[in-house]
Amino acid sequence: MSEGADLGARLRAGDLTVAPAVCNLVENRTAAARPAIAALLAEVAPAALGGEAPGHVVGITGPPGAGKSSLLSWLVAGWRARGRSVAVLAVDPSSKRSGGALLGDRARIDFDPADRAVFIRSMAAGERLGGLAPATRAAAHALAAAFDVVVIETVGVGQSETEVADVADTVAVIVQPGSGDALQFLKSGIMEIPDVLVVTKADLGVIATRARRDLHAALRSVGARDTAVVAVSSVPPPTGIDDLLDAVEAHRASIDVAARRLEARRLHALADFAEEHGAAGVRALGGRRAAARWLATQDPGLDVAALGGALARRAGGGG
Ligand SMILES: Nc1nc2c(ncn2[C@@H]2O[C@H](COP(=O)(O)OP(=O)(O)O)[C@@H](O)[C@H]2O)c(=O)[nH]1
Ligand SMILES: [Mg+2]
Repeated sequence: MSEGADLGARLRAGDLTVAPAVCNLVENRTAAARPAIAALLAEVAPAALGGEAPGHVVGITGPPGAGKSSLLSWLVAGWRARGRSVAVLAVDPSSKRSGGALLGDRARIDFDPADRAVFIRSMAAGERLGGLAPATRAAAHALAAAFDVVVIETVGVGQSETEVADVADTVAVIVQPGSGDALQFLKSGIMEIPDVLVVTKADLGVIATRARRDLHAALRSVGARDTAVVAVSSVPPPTGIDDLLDAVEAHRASIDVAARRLEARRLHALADFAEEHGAAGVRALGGRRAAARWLATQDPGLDVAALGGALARRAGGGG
């Protein structure tokens, strides 16, 4: 069995210890690694799993300094207390790839290093702010076969290019009290309506209360009164953590996971294609939107690699 297929089979069997090897493989950008990555993804595709990967893929996105990493320390502890295994892929926008090494801050998320059911990894960012590298998409898809929860932490300030929404089942947007950004982006329609809005630093008191009230008003004004707004504090003793975990779970229970995952696989294939074939390749497909529309007509059973092959044939004029 090839390395990729072996890793995929072990994830399918629930082996969490392969998580570092899985991330190393998907971050290997040499041409030689491509078949192994495709084999990995095929092993964790719905056809091999007999359904969608059971893990809940959660996007946590917000501006730098909003309190994402501090909050994640408590969320990880909360999920563990509920018996869930957790993988966190922390996308570091300041990270630069250099000969395979990641330079930049390590994710400052506190966790018990002896706990085998927690895996935390920094990953390089994609090209644009809020962008995801194909490696992060692949890692999230693969790890969701074994971990109960897969978090992708990204830096974004609310613009529509926050690509984590393509991959995650549930997106929580983190808002720092006193910063009007999210409010403006919401009202102006620049920001897609998040699944859950989180106001951090609730310990700051009135400013956090006001932020929460303003967000509720903004959500009402855009007709999204059902979106949960949760206030949390990460200063010990933390507050709001269980409410946030409940809101995230309630969101997932309310959506059609299979439909969202199908869309995620198609966008994943398109992102891989764009990385491999560049702007000229995307033009050969008639542009991103046209390519996405065409992908929507393809067999829902195709995995990411098969969709990528179909895109390459189409771009090459082969159908
Ligand atoms: N008062 C207060 N400060 C916080 C809270 N959460 C984070 N911080 C502080 O805000 C800063 C940024 O936090 P961090 O978690 O690194 O934010 P990230 O950049 O979004 O990951 C740090 O100085 C934290 O100590 C909170 O709940 N209350
Ligand atoms: Mg952080």
